[in-house]
Amino acid sequence: MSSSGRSLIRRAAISVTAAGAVVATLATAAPAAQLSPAGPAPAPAAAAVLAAPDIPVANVKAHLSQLQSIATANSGNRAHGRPGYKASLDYIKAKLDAAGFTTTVQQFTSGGATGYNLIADWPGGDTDNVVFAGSHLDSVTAGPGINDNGSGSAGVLETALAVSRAGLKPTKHLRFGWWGAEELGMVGSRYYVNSLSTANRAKIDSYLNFDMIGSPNPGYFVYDDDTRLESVFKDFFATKGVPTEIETEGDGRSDHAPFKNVGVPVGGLFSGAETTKTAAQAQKWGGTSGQAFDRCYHRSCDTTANVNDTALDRNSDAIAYAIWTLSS
Ligand code: DTR
Ligand code: CA
Ligand code: ZN
Ligand code: ZN
Repeated sequence: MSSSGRSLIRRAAISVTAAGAVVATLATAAPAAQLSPAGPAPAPAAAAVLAAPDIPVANVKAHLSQLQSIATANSGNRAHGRPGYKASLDYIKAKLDAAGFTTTVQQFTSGGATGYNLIADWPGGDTDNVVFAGSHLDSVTAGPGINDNGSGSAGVLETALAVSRAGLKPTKHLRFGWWGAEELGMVGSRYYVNSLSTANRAKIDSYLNFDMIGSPNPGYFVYDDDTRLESVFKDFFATKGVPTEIETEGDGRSDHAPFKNVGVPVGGLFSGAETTKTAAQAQKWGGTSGQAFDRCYHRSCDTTANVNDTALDRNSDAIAYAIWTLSS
């Protein structure tokens, strides 16, 4: 990827795997369309191929278990400048490389420590129109950071792997990012945005951010920064019968901010942090009023036990829906 120029370290691409998956997907779509010859005209096979997948939450949780093990083996955290961060990045990168993504590790320094962003491009699509989903991969030093932000990192990873499994051939180009040093003030994502030329910034059609999507006492918050992107998520949750609220409390508090600041349309999801769930919110979403959305926010108890599976599942499915919808 030209945009990360000076600190590009490695690339890998396995396009044979992707091509094989496309053939398999089309082959299964055609007989399905023939099953009801007497009914209304069958939808074109392409529509079936383009339907967003149901992301298996078990797969997302398996990534969280791996991130937990990485933290446990590295002084209990995955923080910027600590060995657990690089081990987390290596885990995600290996999955993406094996799935046929072109990965780039972008290096930066902050606070005297080396930090890393991971960028993964899905080969193909119009590179003048990039649909981009990202999440920060670093934890605070106090704990393993499984909800904050193993959850977003795992949901974005599993969506990327689903793109590969489907052999998706989107009209637009797909890119995924895992940011370093968000907890130090969005350092990695800002570094990435600053490394882009004005022309390459303009090619980003949309940046979607996922920071904390499995909060144990969850809310369903949608960023309202861009109406088109907000609508995609609201449509998804409306179909599922899940009420949403606009994310207001954290404006500018995560990695979408550097993108928004240079004019990139941004969207995203958030299931709540230290703020208390109100009675009205508990009424519509369940859970416990008068308690934080995430009582373990930035604490050592942000482990695999600190995740609500339903929130993680719905939000992961919403990521896939947005990626499929926006890139088609
Ligand atoms: N930036 C997060 C926590 C956070 C708090 N409010 C929001 C709103 C939207 C996204 C994220 C957040 C952290 O990493 O601590
Ligand atoms: Ca699912
Ligand atoms: Zn945090
Ligand atoms: Zn976070």
